[in-house]
Amino acid sequence: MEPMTTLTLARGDITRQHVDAVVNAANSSLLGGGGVDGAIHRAGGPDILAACRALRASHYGKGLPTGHAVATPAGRLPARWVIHTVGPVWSATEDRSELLASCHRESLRVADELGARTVAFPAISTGIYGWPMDDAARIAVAAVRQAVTTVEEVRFVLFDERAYEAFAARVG
Ligand code: AR6
Repeated sequence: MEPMTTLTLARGDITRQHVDAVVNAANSSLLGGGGVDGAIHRAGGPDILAACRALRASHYGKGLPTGHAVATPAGRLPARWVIHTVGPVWSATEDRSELLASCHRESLRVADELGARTVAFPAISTGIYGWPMDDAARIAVAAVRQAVTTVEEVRFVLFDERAYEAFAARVG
C-alpha cells in the first residue's frame, strides 16, 4: 500500500505557513519562551497564550510532560491550530531519542483528533535544547514515517540552510 502521508520540506519561518496545524517546540510551562515558541506567540497574538493558561489551569498544573502534545487555536497565524509539544533537552550521557520521537507521534495523534490534514513541524529540540541537527532530523523523519496517521502532508519547516540540508538528507 502507498504511504498516505507525504513528507515535504520548506525553508523559512513556520509562522508564515498556511497549514491546518503548526507544531510549537514549547516548554512544559506552556507559557512561551524564545526560539520558535516566542515567534509563534508573537505572530499569533494573545489568544494562544490565553488558551495555554486555560490548559495549565484545567489539565497541566504540573506542566506538560516532555514528549506529550496538546492543541490550542492558532490566533492570528494562517493556521487553525497550534500543537504544543515539549522536546527533550539534549543529553550526551542519556539517550532521550524516544522522547523526541514521541513529540512527533503525539503531535500527529493530536492532529488526527483535530482532523488536521496538513501539519508543519519545526526542528524540535535543535535550538535552545541543543540537539545535534543531523541526529534530530534522523529521529524526526523516522518517527513521522512510522506514524499511523490521517495527516496527508507533514511539512518540516527549517529555519536555516544547515537544518534544511540535514532534513533533506533524510527525506531524500
Ligand atoms: N520558524 C521555524 N523554525 C524556527 C523559528 C521559526 N520562526 N525560530 C527558530 N526556529 P528552539 P528547542 C528553529 O530553540 O530547541 C523555547 O524557549 C531553530 O533554528 O525554538 O526545542 C521554548 O519555550 C531550531 O532549529 O526550540 C523552550 O524553552 C528549531 O527551530 C525551548 O526554547 C528549534 O529551536 C525549546 O527549545
